[in-house]
Parts: sequence; structure tokens; C-alpha cells
Amino acid sequence: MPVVEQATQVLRANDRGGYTVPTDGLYPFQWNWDSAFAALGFAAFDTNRAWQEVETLLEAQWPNGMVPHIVFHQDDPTYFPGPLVWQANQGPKPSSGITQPPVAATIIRQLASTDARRSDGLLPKLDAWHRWFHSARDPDGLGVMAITHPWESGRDNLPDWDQPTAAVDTSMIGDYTRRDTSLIDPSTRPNKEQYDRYLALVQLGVELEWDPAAIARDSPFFVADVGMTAVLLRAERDLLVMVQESPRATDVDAAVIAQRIANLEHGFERLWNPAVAAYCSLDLRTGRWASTASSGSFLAWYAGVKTHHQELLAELSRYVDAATFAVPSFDPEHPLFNHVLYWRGPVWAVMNWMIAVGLRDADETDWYQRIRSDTMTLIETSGFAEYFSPIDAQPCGGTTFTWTAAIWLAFNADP
Ligand code: 9WN
Repeated sequence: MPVVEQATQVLRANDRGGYTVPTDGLYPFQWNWDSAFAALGFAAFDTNRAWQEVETLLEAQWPNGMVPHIVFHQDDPTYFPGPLVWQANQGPKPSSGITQPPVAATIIRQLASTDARRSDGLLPKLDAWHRWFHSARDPDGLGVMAITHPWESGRDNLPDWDQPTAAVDTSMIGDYTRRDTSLIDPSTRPNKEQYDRYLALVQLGVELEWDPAAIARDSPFFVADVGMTAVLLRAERDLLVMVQESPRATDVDAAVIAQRIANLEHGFERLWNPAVAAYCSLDLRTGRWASTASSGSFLAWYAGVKTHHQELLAELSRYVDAATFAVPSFDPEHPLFNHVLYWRGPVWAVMNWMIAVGLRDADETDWYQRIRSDTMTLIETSGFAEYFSPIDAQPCGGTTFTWTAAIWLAFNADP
């Protein structure tokens, strides 16, 4: 069967009616950034379904503006931790209590030309979500976005979070049963120590009633994430263009968005780590840098930041030269690199898409082509896996993955 049909079939099969699960079994609910990428994939063959995906996601928005990282549309005991553990009942639907990288505005801008009225309807929601980021995750106005849980970054067990999560007290978590390790090879998933810390941070959120101000004040884990900051900066730019182009978007103030962009542009430079010559995550509790760059560092172009263009290209070349397939999620020359262990080395199609799009916007067309071609080759060789080894292309994690199919379709439509 032609790959385009296979990819379409993955999206159709994971469609649960208005929202798409990341994959059948392992992730039975709606995940935030997965859904935005799903919409990008649907846009290749069913625009109405693409709109529905982002509309359903934004319907789960909390009154304070946050759009949760998981929306629990129905009960499903096969996923842990579910809604009873999160106890985050502040939105219209049961959900988790944290967010995820806000790629939605960027995808909605791509859809906007197909239905201006539909995009106009979403602008106030996107604006409220982005505003929430600045107040909840940057209370000191530094122009960098903190994550309050490794899951918030979407890059769960990246070595960047090892040191900052070491400060998390896990003595009170009690017994629990993981579900992921009975479905997937445990040696490729986050380990017990990491999971204990994830759960302790969820329990802390529950104790603090998911109040962002209390979490920003009291949580031991508060890390400025280069990936989150870059994705938000890009999303703000796309939101601003949509607002400026829409005669009906009178309830969203373009000048305020422009101010937020200026603040993020300024803040992003705080993440430049001269010792590594890359943008790096920064622990806001200790002032300590992540020890090296990660694939999140290469989202600077996606964010429209070109200050250290050549130095960052040199770092990207180093990454790519040390592997077979672009782009490893973590430094392939670092002792903690592992080519199959979740976010500690493997390639993720969604990261590749954002990095490639950023490079194309920065007129690095050859780089766009290299990353596009590697991503499509990995998928065509190894299937619609959750992620891939950058060394030998082996498929890892879940199979028939929504966002992998979506990215193949997006790259296919964009030569
Ligand atoms: C926790 C769904 C999600 C992605 C994340 C990825 C993984 C969840 C998990 O799966 O996280 O949110 O249980 O491991 O790290 O990026 O959104 O695909």
C-alpha cells in the first residue's frame, strides 16, 4: 500500500470522534501537542477533521487559560496516572493539571486560509492560553518559560531534568502500578526513579490545588525549558499574524502580543550558554545549566531567533555527524546518550518537523531537505513508530503512532 494511504489509515484508526489518540493502547486519551500535530496531518486530506481536532483540544481549556496536557474524554484504567490521581478538576473536562508545548497556534495558522471564521473563533482562546504561560510559568517576567513537571516539556526523561528532579522528595508516594512498562519494553521507558519523581510532582500539584502561583513559589522543580520557550515564541508570532490579518479579531490586542514577543525574544538570549555554545535549559531554582544542548536547542530557528546562527549550525552538524539519522534528541557524544531510551537520544518526527521548518524559514534549505529526507526514510524503513534510533533506524516505543503519520503527511505535502 502506498505510504500516503498507510499514514492516512493510521490517523483514521486513531480517530476517536473529534479527537485522536496518540496510539491505540499505550495512550488512550487526547494529548495536547499530539493533537496539534494530528491536525497538521489531517490537513493533508480532511480539513474539517483537522479543525475539529484543535477545536476539541481548546474546548478543554481551563478558566485560567491553561490548556491541559491530557484530556481524559472517557474512563480508561489502562493508563496510569489517570484522572483520579491528577485530581485536576478545574476545566470543563477531566484532565491533567499541567500543559504541554503550545504548537496549536502555529498549526492553526497553517489551517487559517481554509476557514477564516473558524480560526477567528479560536484566537481569543489561543491568546488566553499564551497569556497564562507568561503569568503562570514566568511570574518574574524573565521572558523564559518554566516547566513544572518533566511531562510539561513533552520531552519526559531528557537528561536536562535529571539534576533538577533530584531535589524532589519521593518518600510519600506509596505503591503504584505502572501500565506503560507492561505494554512497551521497559528498558526503553523512563526508569522507576524518574517515575517516582513524576508522581511526587503530581502529588505536589494536587496538594497545591494546581494553583500556578503556589507551584511557581513552592515546587522544587521549576526549570526554564529552551524547547517550551521556543515553541511559545513561535506560537506568539503566528498568533500575532492571525490577529493582524483578521478584521474580526477585535477582542484580542495585537499590541499586547507584540509586547509578549519582545519579552520572549529578550528572554531567549538568557538561555544562551556560552560554555556549550548553544541555547540550553536553565534550572531556575539553582541557576544551573543543563550540561549540553538537546534537540530543543535547535528550535531556536523555529522561534525565529537567528542571533547565534552559525554557532548553532556548528552544533547541529556535530549532532548529525555523530549519528546516522538527524536529529538525535540528545547529544550523541555525551555519556548519557542512549539511542533507544526514550528522550535520551532517539529521533522524534515532531521535533524534526519543527527544526526543519525553522531552518527553512532561516533560508537553510539544504538543512530542511536533509532533515525532511531522514525523517521520511526512517518512517518508510521502520514504520509509524513512536520514535526511532538515530544510529540504526530501529523503531521504538508504540506503533501506528498518530504524530509520526502526521509528520510524514506534512513533509510529503511540503517538498
Ligand atoms: C506523558 C503522548 C505523549 C507525548 C509526550 C511523550 C509521552 C507521556 C508518557 O507521550 O508522554 O505525557 O506517558 O510517557 O513524552 O511528548 O505527548 O504521545
